[in-house]
Amino acid sequence: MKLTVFVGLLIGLIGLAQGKVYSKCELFRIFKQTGLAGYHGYSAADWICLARYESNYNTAAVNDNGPSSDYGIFQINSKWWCNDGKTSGSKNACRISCQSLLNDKIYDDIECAKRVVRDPDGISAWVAWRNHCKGKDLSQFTAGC
Ligand SMILES: [Ca+2]
Repeated sequence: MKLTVFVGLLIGLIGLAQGKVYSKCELFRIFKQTGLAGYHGYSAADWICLARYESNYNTAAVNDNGPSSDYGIFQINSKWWCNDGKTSGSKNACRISCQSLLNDKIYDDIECAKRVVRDPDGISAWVAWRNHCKGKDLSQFTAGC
């Protein structure tokens, strides 16, 4: 029993260690590299602002909303986009495990975000973008990068 708890803690710690809190300029560089900057008409600043208010740039962020959960730096939802093995009726449109949205490698997250933004709602699919970034001066998010 004690060993089980210890191993559980260890796995938990390893899980945490795989997450990463990105800086704005790191994201700026990666969003440029991957073509997310400008994708479907949304600038690097839009995406950085979105990540700021969805996850505070933390890839390990998880929010349980009851019937489904949001995962990772873009808080991608298990009802529509990823599979967490516990959300009933999940569409898993990104064909991805929600767990892979929590590690420090965000290229798969970016591919999934591109898929999300191709839907009719565009970037408005993210409530935090609508509430905190839409129509705002976003220059602070790329300043100095
Ligand atoms: Ca990932």
